[in-house]
Amino acid sequence: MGKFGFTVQATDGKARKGVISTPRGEIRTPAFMPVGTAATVKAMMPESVRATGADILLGNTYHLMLRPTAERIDRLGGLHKFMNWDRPILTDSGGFQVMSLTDLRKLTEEGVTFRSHIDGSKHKLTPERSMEIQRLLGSDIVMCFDECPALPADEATLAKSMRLSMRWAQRSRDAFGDRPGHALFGIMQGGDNRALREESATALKDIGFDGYAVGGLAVGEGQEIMFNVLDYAPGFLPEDKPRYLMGVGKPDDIVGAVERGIDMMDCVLPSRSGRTGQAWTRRGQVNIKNARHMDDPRPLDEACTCPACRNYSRAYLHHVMKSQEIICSMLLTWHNLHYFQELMQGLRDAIGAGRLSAFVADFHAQRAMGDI
Ligand code: PRF
Ligand code: ZN
Repeated sequence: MGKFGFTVQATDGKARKGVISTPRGEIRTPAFMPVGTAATVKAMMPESVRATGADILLGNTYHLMLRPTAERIDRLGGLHKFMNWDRPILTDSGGFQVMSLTDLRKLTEEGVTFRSHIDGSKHKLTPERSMEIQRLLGSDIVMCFDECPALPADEATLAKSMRLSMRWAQRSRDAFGDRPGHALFGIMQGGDNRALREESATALKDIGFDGYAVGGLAVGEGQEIMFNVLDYAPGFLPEDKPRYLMGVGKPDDIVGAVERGIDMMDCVLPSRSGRTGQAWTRRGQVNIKNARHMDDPRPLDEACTCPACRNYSRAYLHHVMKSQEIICSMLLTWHNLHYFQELMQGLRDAIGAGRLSAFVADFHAQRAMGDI
């Protein structure tokens, strides 16, 4: 079986362009990973997701363990076959979703017990069980089981939580074992506290992982504090391993994170906001529900080559949004994913050519002009 590896091909300031190789194909970095929580990127066929330029999808331990269960997916041949996506899949480990989606949960040294948000049934997740579920799913990039406190939080809370996550990282590493062709990523925590971030990075490097995530950001602190942390946190991590910023973000968050040395990101934003009528373009956000689009024969963005922009008017998109037609979610999700992937390609090309600052200046200038 092919090996998992990462090569940095070019740098521009702190930004890196590279490629992650896996037995299921290459991931061009900086990479944006669309979210396929329940074994689907909502409103999209997998071949359409690929057509937007995605090299890798994100799946969720939490949702899949509850329905249809990891054991059933395993019996059916694994997540790739089940959802008809044969390229790499990264799975999140479950703890973050337990904390954000369930109430009545209990956290101990052992792990977390919780009730399903679907039917109220009782479940338990530990580092060992999370590794087992992610193995049954057939995930290519497995995430450590961690805890992510919301911000703001005081230093004692952040320290206690981070140290628990580091003990869970060691247990995740031990339970994962040696699985050639599959990668295990550690997750740095420590909130907005520099010393705790450094302590967390040191603990993870001592254990040793195939890649390192920056967790615990985009949890209520705002962009300024997040960028503050990203000014130093990626620098605590090994240069020869991919760095993944979890759950980020808006286009300007992505650009700022890449400038600060992040290689991978994921966010529900392009898919989720597509389903609520929000489109993202070079010129910023467009709410297709707005009455100003009702008679507008122009596409969302005449420079965009996605099917929504090539074949449909703003007036049509407005109409199918108002009528709550399914095609509205399909077209806006496609457009948004296309826009996010095109932004990533632009970033990769700019880093490769050593002209990232000009690219970023143009990115901000176009957004400042506002919608057409
Ligand atoms: N940990 C895990 N998943 C996550 C996060 C985290 O800190 C975040 C934080 N933005 C999103 N998803 N395991
Ligand atoms: Zn488009």
